[in-house]
Amino acid sequence: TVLELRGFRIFKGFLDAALQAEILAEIRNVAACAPPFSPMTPYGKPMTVKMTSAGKYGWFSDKSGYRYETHHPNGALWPVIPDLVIEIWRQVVGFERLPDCCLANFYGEGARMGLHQDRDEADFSWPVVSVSLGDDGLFRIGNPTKGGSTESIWLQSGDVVVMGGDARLTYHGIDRIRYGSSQLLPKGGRLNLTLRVVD
Ligand code: MD3
Ligand code: FE
Repeated sequence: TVLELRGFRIFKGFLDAALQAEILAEIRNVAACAPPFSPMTPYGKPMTVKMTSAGKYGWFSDKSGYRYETHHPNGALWPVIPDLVIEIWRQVVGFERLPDCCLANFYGEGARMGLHQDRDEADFSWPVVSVSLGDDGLFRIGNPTKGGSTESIWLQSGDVVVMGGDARLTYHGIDRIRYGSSQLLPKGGRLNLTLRVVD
C-alpha cells in the first residue's frame, strides 16, 4: 500500500523479511569497510546517530559544516552501493539516473535526528529515497520553510519513502525509535538508508 503525506510517498511493507535480511547483510559489508562514526555537528556536539556511506560520495559533518566527501575519514574510498539497494531505487524512481550516495544511519537506544532540510545536493529535482530496517522510528514531517505544523508517522522495517517534487525540501526528522520493536538487528536499533543524487 502507498500512503501520501505532505508529498512524501510512503510504500508500507515494500521489502519482505527475506529481502530485509539480505540488504542488512550487504550493509554489514559496507560497515566492515567503512566503519560507522558519529559526525560532529557544526555547533560542537556529536550526532546521536552513527553514520557511514557507500557510493561516489559520503555524507560528512564537522565544525566546518555539512558536506559530501569522496573518502571515509579513515582515508579509504567509500564502498560501492550494494546491488539490492540500487534495485530499490530502480523500482521506485527509475533507470534514468542512479544514486551516487547511500547514507546509512544507525539509531541505537535514545538516538534521534532533529528537524532539518537536506540541501547539500546539487539538483533538487532528483528525489531522495529512504529505506527503513529494524526498529520502528517516529518520522516527523514539517514544511518547506522552518516552523508551522508537523505530522508524524511510524516507519517500520521494510518501509520505503520517496521524497520528491515539492516535498524534496520539506523539513523532517526522527523523534525517537521504539528500541527492541524489531528482531531484524541482533542488538536492536534502527538502520535507515537514504539514496541520493549528489552531483
Ligand atoms: C525528505 N534521515 O539522512 S529518512 C537523513 O530516518 C534523514 O534516518 C532520516 O533525514 C532517517 O537526512 C529520515 C527520510 C528522509 C530522508 C531524506 C530526505 C526524508 C527526506 C530528503 C529530503 C526530504
Ligand atoms: Fe534528512
